Amino acid sequence: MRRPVRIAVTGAAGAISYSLLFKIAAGEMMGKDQPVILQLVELPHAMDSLRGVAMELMDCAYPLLHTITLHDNVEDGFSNAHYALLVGAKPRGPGMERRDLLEENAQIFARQGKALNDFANRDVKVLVTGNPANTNALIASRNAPDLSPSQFTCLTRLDHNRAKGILANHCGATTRDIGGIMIWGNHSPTQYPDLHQATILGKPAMAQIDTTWYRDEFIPKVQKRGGEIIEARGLSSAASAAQAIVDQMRDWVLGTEPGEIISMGLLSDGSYGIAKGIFYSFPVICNYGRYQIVQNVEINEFSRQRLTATEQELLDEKAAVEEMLPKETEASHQSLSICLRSGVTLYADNTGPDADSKFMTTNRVL
Ligand code: NAX
Repeated sequence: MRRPVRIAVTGAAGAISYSLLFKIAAGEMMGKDQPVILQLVELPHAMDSLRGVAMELMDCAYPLLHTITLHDNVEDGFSNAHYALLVGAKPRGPGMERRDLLEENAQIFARQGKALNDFANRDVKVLVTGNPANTNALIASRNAPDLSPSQFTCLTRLDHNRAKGILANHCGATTRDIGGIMIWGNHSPTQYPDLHQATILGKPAMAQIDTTWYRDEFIPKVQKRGGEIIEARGLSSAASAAQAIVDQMRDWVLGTEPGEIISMGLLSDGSYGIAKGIFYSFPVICNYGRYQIVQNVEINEFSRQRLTATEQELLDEKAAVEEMLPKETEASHQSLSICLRSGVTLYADNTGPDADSKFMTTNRVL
């Protein structure tokens, strides 16, 4: 049996975690041969509820669940964590402006970034789900000077999965028949679900669907799916969000299938002309525990307008939390680079071969 890995989860007594933790313990995220230690973090007032969740996890007698620890602070909860799933966040209350939401969450994610920097494993992989996810990921990453920004991502896999499911349902296909879905930008209603590269049974999707349906129904449906679910269920999406977290982290760690493209929120390296220094959803492939932005996707005028609109929203969000972004990490977030050694072993920033080594270098985000 392998050594267990440590997975920290914040918001562990919340709705998403009530699905997520059981999937992780069952081996759906890290693989069926990987034991896990769950380090569950909640706010002090939710610790009783968290104890109940821990009892249920125990009662499932999962063979892969090595240990559960409960924490009312992130500094303890992130200790030596190999993976950190930042699910907990302050929800938008009645009468609260988006700006207030950004500011309140900025405090939370700045502290979490510092705690990851000071207490987590040096190779920790971080996935931010709590909203506003992209900007929260930026704040956490900017507050972790000793970690590489490439260790932080935010969740846009739910949007990706939604687009796939809705397209399959519309065409009478199954999701296995569909490839090439791309979500660009922010996890918000400005996100752009792009079907121009998508295929259904290996043939271009755009040739098999009505353009009017794509523009007037499909795009807004994916963008506003979260609200539609709240209206129907009276509660926000939880099980589907948990599945998306499992999918995104599993693909990042274990790799995407050959030929498969997924969507992931990550620090922009300037690809597709998107401003550097914001967390933006790009099409990626994953291998060797790293991700790489798919290059040379054709962007038509229709797509470009949407890529720019969602980019602008993220730049505005960044401006609203500027005082929570330490100056010392500005440069590292403007020039993300990575060395690629003989195409086999990949190193993150500062751990690769010297500049004059015979190995190829690339400035791609990985
Ligand atoms: P819940 O309100 O059910 O649970 C959140 C939990 O987080 C609560 O138990 C709360 O006590 C805890 N919490 C809050 N602040 C914390 C902190 N600083 N440290 C530790 N725990 C903290 O929300 P849930 O439905 O589970 O959703 C969680 C977050 O995911 C929300 O911010 C939500 O907006 C966001 N979502 C993001 C999605 C995405 O695709 N990026 C989709 C699903 C979801 O809407």
